[in-house]
Amino acid sequence: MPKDFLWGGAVAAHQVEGAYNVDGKGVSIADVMTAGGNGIPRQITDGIIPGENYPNHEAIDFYHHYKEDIQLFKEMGLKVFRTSINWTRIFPNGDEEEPNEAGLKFYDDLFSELRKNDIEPLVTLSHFEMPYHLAKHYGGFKNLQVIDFFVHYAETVMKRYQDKVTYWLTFNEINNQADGQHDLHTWTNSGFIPQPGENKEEVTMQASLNELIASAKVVALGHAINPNFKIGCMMAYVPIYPYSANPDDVMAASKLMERRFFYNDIHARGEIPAYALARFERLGYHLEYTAADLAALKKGTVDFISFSYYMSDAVTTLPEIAGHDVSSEYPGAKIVSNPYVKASDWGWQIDPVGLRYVLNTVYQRYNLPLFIVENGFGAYDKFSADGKIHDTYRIDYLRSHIEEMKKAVLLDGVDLLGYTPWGIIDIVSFGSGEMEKRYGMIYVDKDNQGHGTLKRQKKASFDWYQQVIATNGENLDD
Ligand code: P53
Repeated sequence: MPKDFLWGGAVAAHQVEGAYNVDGKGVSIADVMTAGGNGIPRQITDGIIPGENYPNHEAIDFYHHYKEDIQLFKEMGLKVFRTSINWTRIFPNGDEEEPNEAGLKFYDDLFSELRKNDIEPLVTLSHFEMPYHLAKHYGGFKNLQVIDFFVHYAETVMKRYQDKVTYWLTFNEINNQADGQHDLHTWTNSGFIPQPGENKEEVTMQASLNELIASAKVVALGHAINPNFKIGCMMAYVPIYPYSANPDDVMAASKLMERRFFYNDIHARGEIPAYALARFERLGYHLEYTAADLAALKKGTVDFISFSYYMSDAVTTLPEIAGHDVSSEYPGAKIVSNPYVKASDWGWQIDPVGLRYVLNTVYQRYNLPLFIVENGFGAYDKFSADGKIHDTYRIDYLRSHIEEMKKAVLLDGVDLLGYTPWGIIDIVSFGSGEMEKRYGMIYVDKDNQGHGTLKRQKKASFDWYQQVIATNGENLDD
């Protein structure tokens, strides 16, 4: 791999930090999400209700363990560590003028500790986080005022950490909300739950546009604060393949991919794409934005594109194949399982070639540097008799994806900045709220009920990844 390739690891504030009410932190939208389970949805409660299990309140208490964790990251050889700033540590309610100094100091110390250990921070401004107050009393990003609150927050932290942080991402997986499946996604992306009587797609698109405008403003502002900043967007890339060579399947896949590309098109090109304008008009959506907003989009295009990659999907129009209906995008279209790939215990379809496919497709579409900021395998881990976790399934997953990533860079000429596997240390799962859907190369002693000593322990994948980094991706054997 290229000499300066950024091998690293990734987490998000709310999934690791805990300390949810410490040092002046406000309640975040993640703090009112209960524990779900494999196939059991998490609930979003009206404020914090005593007696409920909120796994993010303590998480793995990274807030108080980060120094010891960074020593492990250093031992592993990480060159970059992706985390996020928890907005509610800086602005507890979101609409304050003055930031909370104790919250600012925490990230000052965290970023200094990373730098001291030669680890570059890669910082997401909003990873499924916003003050609960902004969701509850303003309607989240449906409300134009929230754009200004976000810009004020971003300006505060970008100024404060301008000498410590170079790589920034605006909104994590901003395109998740477009899948229309889960209220969890509009909640965590944009801070609202669609109400009966509302057109779900229309309100989601309005909130999305507001977020995209906020993101563009922050990109322009960041470049003014420090011209050396590299500011990227962050997409979830779950490619949708045509199930068959039937032309309708191919066209359906292309139309469904627009849900993913819509956000990236605006982030990278600074314009609302023609297919979206045509759809809004056809469906009679009245989306509010001004000429000044359009100018802001144009001015705030990103420096690079980051994305998560876990799995792929397939779509068909063939009546004989059962699937889940998405025909509003294309007549008769259904998302179906792909017979050519296996799935994880959570039904995520494992497809390493899909990563090369995404790298090629996205690079060709935008011609901007890319960064894989999430990739990993959520699994149940068990201790062997020797007291260690031999997570060969995780190593296999990562190895096969790194092999395809290498092909994209070395054979296909894709400009890739780095690779940060997800949940480098065990964390609270976002989708299910479980601790036991583990991604880490470092085990954390904690279970789904919240019990455990929080003790850290290396898994077999730790030693393996250490060797991968030390050989710059040359030796992938275990
Ligand atoms: P969990 C869907 C598809 C791809 C990535 O997810 C996704 C989702 C949302 O469920 O989310 C990202 O923990 C997200 C992380 C999250 C990670 O994937 O549900 O950015 O916060 O933890 C893995 O297994």
